[in-house]
Amino acid sequence: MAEAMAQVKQDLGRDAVILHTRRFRRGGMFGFFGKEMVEIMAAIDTVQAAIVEKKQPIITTPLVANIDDTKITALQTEMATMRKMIEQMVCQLGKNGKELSPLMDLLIKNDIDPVIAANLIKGLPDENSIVGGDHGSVRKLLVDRIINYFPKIDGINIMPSSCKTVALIGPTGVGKTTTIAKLAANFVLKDGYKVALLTADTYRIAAVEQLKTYGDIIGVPIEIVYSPDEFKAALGRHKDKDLVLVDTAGRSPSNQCQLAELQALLSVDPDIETHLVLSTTTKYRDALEIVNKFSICSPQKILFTKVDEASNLGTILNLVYHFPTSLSYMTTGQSVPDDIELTSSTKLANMILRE
Ligand SMILES: Nc1nc2c(ncn2[C@@H]2O[C@H](COP(=O)(O)OP(=O)(O)O)[C@@H](O)[C@H]2O)c(=O)[nH]1
Ligand SMILES: [Mg+2]
Repeated sequence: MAEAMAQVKQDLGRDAVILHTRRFRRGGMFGFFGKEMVEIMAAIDTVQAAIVEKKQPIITTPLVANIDDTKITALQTEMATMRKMIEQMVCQLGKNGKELSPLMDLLIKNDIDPVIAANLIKGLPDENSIVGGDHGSVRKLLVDRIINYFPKIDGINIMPSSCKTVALIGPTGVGKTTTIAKLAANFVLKDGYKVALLTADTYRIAAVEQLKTYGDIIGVPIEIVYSPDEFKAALGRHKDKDLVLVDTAGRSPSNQCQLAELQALLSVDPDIETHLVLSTTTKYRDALEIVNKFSICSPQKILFTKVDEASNLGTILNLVYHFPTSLSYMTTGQSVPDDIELTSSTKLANMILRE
């Protein structure tokens, strides 16, 4: 397979798209004793590149299609109550000729949903009314309230004498492969665990090579899996490891077919722990759609990347407010293995209130 992939790369370049792979035997009798052959059908994605260059119309899809009705009704009621409250507040502010409260202003500037912002500052002393008072303590109260909204923080917990399998899923380019490399390096080099890498991202040759390079540097075995059956077999071969990290191909939240394929892959073993990888640079509405659409793969945890790149962290708070899913790690740069840490709600809450 590696030889055939190299040939594809030579003929079509690193951006070739693998359309189909097949193993079969040639020669021999009744399919036995023959030489194993590998067939790869690949193409260069020039049409895709042309489409991307053209401006795409904005497609509006319902954001909450997969969420159950009771949750939608509860959210709608809550939103309606909060909206009424905000309208009253704004109306009151207009009457008094006052500016928006500095804290409300700060939250809105950090892209916190106005409804959530209003809820957060409800009942806090108005900073405008504190004459020579302690503004820092009001801010501290707000930080504590934000921290309270954060759900459970839970990284990868390795179990003694059993093999833990963790898969990272998410859209393309959010940092799944880089994060796998960071996790692998830390678990191997700092903690001395036995780790293996599996990649199901066989869509682009460059993606396989990227993980292979990391695997070679860290000194851990890496296997490429092309189907759910191969994935299951590979998991079986690595039962002696403490941790098996699984990289997957980036999936578009609007492509149901790709998502179903991913779901089928992950369902080969119910013990696989799945982390949904989201970039903090993603807009809140887009992040909502990603969480909603990837919910068919039942991720147990969310892992936020690119905390260093986001101009604000409103998306994180807006999301965890509505979806209190456990948070695992956060990544803070491109450097492998350093730029990763267990999510810290205190750190994030303070960053959310950046001036
Ligand atoms: N600034 C920044 N860049 C990151 C971070 N994590 C990954 N990247 C970069 O994002 C790009 C895409 O990463 P990759 O791991 O290939 O994404 P994947 O498609 O989800 O596997 C690469 O250039 C990475 O170096 C991060 O925490 N901060
Ligand atoms: Mg990748």
